[in-house]
Amino acid sequence: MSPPAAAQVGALPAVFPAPVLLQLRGDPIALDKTVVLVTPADVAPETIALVREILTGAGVARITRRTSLPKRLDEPHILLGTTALPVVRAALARSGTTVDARPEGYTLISEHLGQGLVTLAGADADGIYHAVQTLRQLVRGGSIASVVVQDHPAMAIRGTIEGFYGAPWTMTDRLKHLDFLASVKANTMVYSPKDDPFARDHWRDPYPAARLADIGTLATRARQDHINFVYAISPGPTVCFSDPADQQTLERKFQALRSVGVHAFYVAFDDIEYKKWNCDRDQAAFGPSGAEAAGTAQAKLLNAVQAHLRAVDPKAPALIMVPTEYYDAKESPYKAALRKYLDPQIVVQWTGTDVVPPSISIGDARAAEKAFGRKTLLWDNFPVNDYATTKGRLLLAPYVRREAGLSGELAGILSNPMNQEVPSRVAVTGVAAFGWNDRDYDAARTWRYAARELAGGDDRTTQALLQFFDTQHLAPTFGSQPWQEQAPVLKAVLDRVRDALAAGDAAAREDALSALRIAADDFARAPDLIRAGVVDPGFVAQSRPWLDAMQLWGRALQLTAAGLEAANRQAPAATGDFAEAQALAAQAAALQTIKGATRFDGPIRIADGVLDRFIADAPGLLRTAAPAFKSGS
Ligand code: LTM
Repeated sequence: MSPPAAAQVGALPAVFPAPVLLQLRGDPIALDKTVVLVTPADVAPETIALVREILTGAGVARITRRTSLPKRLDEPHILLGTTALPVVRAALARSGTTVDARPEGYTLISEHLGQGLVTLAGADADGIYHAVQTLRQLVRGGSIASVVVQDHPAMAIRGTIEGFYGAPWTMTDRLKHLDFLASVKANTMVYSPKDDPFARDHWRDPYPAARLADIGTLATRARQDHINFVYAISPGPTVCFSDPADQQTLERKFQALRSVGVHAFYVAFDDIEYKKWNCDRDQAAFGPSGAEAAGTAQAKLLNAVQAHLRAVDPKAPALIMVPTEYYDAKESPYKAALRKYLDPQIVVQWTGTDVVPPSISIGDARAAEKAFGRKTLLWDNFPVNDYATTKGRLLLAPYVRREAGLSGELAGILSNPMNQEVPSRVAVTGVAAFGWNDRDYDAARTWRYAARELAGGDDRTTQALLQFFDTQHLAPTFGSQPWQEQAPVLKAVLDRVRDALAAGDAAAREDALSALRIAADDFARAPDLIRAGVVDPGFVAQSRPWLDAMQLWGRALQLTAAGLEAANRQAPAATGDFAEAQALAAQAAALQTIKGATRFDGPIRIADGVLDRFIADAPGLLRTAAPAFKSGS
């Protein structure tokens, strides 16, 4: 088979998350009008459906099915199966690849045999599905890159926990999020919105039938997406630990969820008053209230729940819990009690060295393992935006400052996302990629990939999105010091202008001002490009006030650039330009978040501390270089 004319020989395809091994084998393999799918054993229907969707999108008109591989491959063939199948093992042996038997692992080989053979060999059904997600990225312009990919996840649990305060995600958000998680090879989504009354404040009440059915719909989609859907309940505010009736209520609640297809469960004890009992009975059962007694009581209840789960559903994944002291790894009486009494099979979450830690190191994870008596599952409070210092912000910076090698110390990572589902994908793509392969994780590349996915592969939209992300780069902590700085790219551009105007000669000033004009035009154009080019309309809807504000700030920056150019020429127009810019900046700064969309409403922030300062300072920036111009004259 000859390579297509436009074949990019020698270009290694971009695959995210980064595979453990990716080798180019030759020219791309052209897809004919007909492709044959070979499935010697059962393959999940959703996996087949995804392959069909990929092939149809690549222009394949006819897809036929067979159960064995023919001797001659007159058409391109795609073989799917587990590594247990002899025909799959033969393909691996032919390409000199060893079988990767790790859970969720897969090998993908696309070779020039006859008209082309692509083998998707999974260690299990999840592995085959992940292989298909990789195939999606290898198919470009009617051909498949000829490669060998050998891959498996570094962390066993990867995904998100809808664990924030404020408006919960809609059902549509959740369904789309499940599909998105599958596309980045994540495997877990925990349902734990703080504002679902049936999961927290009124946890004893059964779900109304329609709401239960909705959760069932999520569980079904999750299964199709090879995602473990976990239902979390938060009985902490009112539970009586020693009351068998409360334990039975929990079991009944889980049974109702099991009836609609949920098989994984979680009990949350975060953000509760744990040093006081909710009932006198607990005083009699566990002694005086306090942190240590709370640890003992929580452990006993959870052990009973876990034992019941295993009894009714032996294949159920282990129960997950988040403790009340989740925000550090310091030794304490509460943690000692949990460590002593909690069933070692129960998975414990932990948020790092703080609720929103500036970084997470291998040492931190080891300390947590020691404190909780097991490898912890990181609850990463990024990009969640439900706390006071996030007011007016989307958190769109890349996922950084998590140490490579954490996979050796953690059970996994779940990101707590924003109330805005689609914008959350920017950071969550990084979390999933880090969880899959932390040692080869490239934060900046993954960030650009997330933008490109939202842009449907379009270059200009990708660039516009990256500019927008830069205006939402600041990642706050609970204190006053953010852990990611605001607008680093824009700041570098504006700092160069400041320096050239302060100390440059005439040529340097002109260069800097023309660069500023171009940057301001790009910035002002970005919101329209995003509105027109982003493929998921949810992104534009959920980012609406930020895009509106960016547009106003962009016009203000354009006028500032015009004002500086006029000032540099000592032209009187400068004064009017600066005044108009500042009026627009004031208008932009007054725009508010969508009421009720996030926990704290407030003014929209765009590159705050960078852009507003530059616009405010602009009239004074040329004073030393061009003494004839006076601001306000
Ligand atoms: O972090 C945990 C375990 N619990 C809560 C979350 O529900 C909340 O979203 C984050 C961020 O505000 N902080 C918490 O304490």
